[in-house]
Amino acid sequence: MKRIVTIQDISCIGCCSITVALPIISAMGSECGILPTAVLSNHTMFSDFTCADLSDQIEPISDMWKKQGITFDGIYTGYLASKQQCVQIAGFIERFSEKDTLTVVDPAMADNGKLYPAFDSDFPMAMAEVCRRADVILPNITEASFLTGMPYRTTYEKAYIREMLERLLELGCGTAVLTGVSFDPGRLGVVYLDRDGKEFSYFTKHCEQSYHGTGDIFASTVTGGLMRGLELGESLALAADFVVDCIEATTGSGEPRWYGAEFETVIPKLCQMLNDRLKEKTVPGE
Ligand code: PXL
Repeated sequence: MKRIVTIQDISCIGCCSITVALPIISAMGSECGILPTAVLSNHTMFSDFTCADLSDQIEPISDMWKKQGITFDGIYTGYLASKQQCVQIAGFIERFSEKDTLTVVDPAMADNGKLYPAFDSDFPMAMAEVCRRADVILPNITEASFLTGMPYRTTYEKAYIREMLERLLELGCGTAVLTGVSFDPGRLGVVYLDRDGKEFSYFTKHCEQSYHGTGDIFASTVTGGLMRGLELGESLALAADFVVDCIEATTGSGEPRWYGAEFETVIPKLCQMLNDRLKEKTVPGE
């Protein structure tokens, strides 16, 4: 079984970051270690929150893992609590990356044209240093505009997305994925560009409702799929389909869970979809 470590906060309530990554990656069949960056009472889109920064634990935990000979097939980072922590995590990636370690960075720091409340305007530059060390980065258009300095737009042509992807690759990552891209009303999806010039896109239904934490559900599913041997395009498509199912489950539940999407009841379907896709990849007779 593959082992990954996910590096992000524990938001005790809010259905995001580690409370989403752990169940999804485990259900998809990989061991999920955690390196918590902070403990928050709830995520920062609530009207108020407590936050205990765990930066001082990163060094001793990493040293202990080195001492015990722990290695990772994947490193997946999400919400980081401070600029200083971005520097620490960039160092962690360098220290724990081996030849075949896959590093996925979700620069979770902004949405809808704005940085999250805990960050100031020079945070994206620190996050860019984490992106530089990634095989795959998964920004939304807001995050990508902060990372590249390009203006944030809600309506755009294909050329805007292509330029954004090219500028993201200039950060140094292997493949730049843009999430939340829409060229047609009613369709929403992802587009990627890799260093060989390969472009890929996948679109699905644009749900009217949106929920916090769907980016974390998406990134966790992408990582879980990659760890099981799906191609990047297959993992992105699986993750996009799963997020739509989670949003529909949340909207359909009639419960006031505004702060996060209901992924729990959809996990059995995710496992089914993953197994179907893995089976399709197995050549009969092999
Ligand atoms: O889902 C992203 C996220 C993760 N962690 C914390 C957040 C957010 C988004 O607001 O506040 C603490």
